[in-house]
Amino acid sequence: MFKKVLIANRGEIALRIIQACRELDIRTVAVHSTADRDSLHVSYADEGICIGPPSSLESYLKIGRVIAAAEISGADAVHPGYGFLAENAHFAEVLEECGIGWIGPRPETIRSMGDKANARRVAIEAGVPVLPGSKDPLASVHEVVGLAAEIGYPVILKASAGGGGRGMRIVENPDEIASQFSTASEEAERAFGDGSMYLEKYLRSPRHVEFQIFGDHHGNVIHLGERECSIQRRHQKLLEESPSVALDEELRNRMGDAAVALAKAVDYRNAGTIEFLLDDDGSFYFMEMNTRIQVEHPVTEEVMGVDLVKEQLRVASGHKLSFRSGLRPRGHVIEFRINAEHPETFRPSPGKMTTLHLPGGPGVRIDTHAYEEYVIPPFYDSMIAKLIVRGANREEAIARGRRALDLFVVEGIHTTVDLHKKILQDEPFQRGDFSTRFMEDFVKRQAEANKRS
Ligand code: MV4
Repeated sequence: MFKKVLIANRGEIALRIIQACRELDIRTVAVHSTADRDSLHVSYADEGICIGPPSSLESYLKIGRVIAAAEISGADAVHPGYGFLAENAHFAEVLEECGIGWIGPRPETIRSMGDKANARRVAIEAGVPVLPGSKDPLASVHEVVGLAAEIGYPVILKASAGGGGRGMRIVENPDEIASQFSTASEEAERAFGDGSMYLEKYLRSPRHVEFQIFGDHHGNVIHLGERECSIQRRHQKLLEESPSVALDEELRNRMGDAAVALAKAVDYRNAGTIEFLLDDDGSFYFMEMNTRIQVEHPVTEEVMGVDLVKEQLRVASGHKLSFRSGLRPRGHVIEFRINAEHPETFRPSPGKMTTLHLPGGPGVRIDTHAYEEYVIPPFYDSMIAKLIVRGANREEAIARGRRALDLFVVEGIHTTVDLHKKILQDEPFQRGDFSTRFMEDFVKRQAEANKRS
């Protein structure tokens, strides 16, 4: 097992990783920007090293500085968390060259799945269903027009280097396809330095259901069930739950088998996620693979009774997977992302939390780096806490969520606490009757309700 791990991240995930290291008797090194000097991840870790000014580009994203910190501290491995350098294949390669361990999949895997058009090809080769679309990068406007006509409208153009909703264009009719392709490709070239695009049939109101998978260095790959992630705003998830009300055991097995087949096809070694779109007729289609631990990993931890971060540390140091395959969800879990943002504009709301009271009691978990008097810096993402509730069934999880949100008191900044309370009151949500369009529909229902009252 590793003796000392450097955490190349900040916020709640840095704390989460330090806690896992503590339980495994691994020493920890925190890196931080000057804006994060007073952050909990720095005081929790055994050592702290300042790696630059507030801007992520000059600190958490500076490969040279993170590696220097690992060398100076004598860390034998780096855990990247999510975001920042977590899916940077070059970073993983440089660490390898320096003889420092990497708590993540092989660099080739990161690169291969980071190219979303290539990931689609790998899925096809592995026999995993994908939506009708292009197999090779789109070469010419002429080709795009022809292929879209074959597939039928609406279609969606996606940047190979994009992902997570970046660089996408929905095209409704043939009049728009040529110009949309050109502008989308130019935008992708500017944003990612890679203008290559692919095309898919567009589903108007699917569910976003993702599978947690895990692979070790001995050829074992398993899945740990799904997370229902349809409730998002501008491609930012707001609330995740497991199990999905849309899956029965038979569909869970088929989707899980597909996820494992894809992970095996790339000899996957680490925690990972296979994202699917699920249509209302029960058809599912591979969308993207995420080669990292995700924000919403606690949903799986709580519903399956496992510790995914400790497993990442064990597996990266060469141990065999300790999970058995065929784990089944126990009860129901919902995660609420508490963001520091304005309820109407959804703009970030940084500043000092003058009051913070956190709920507890049965079935409640909170992952946060926040504390009373903490000043949320304006430089990073706005998530300040995750509230995870568990119940014997979905009704009990919803009731616990409502009770815990009522006792989640934040003053000094705006948060998403009240938005979550309203979502829990929403009838379609309570019925489990929703798709990726949920938030648009919900906002309309709320506006109607406000007009009437
Ligand atoms: C799609 C889709 C429908 N059809 N692709 C969004 C994030 C990225 N992973 C891909 N995404 C989608 N791809 C096809 N062929 C629907 C989504 C999607 C979505 C789209 C618009 C608004 C919100 C969304 C939420 C989840 C998924």
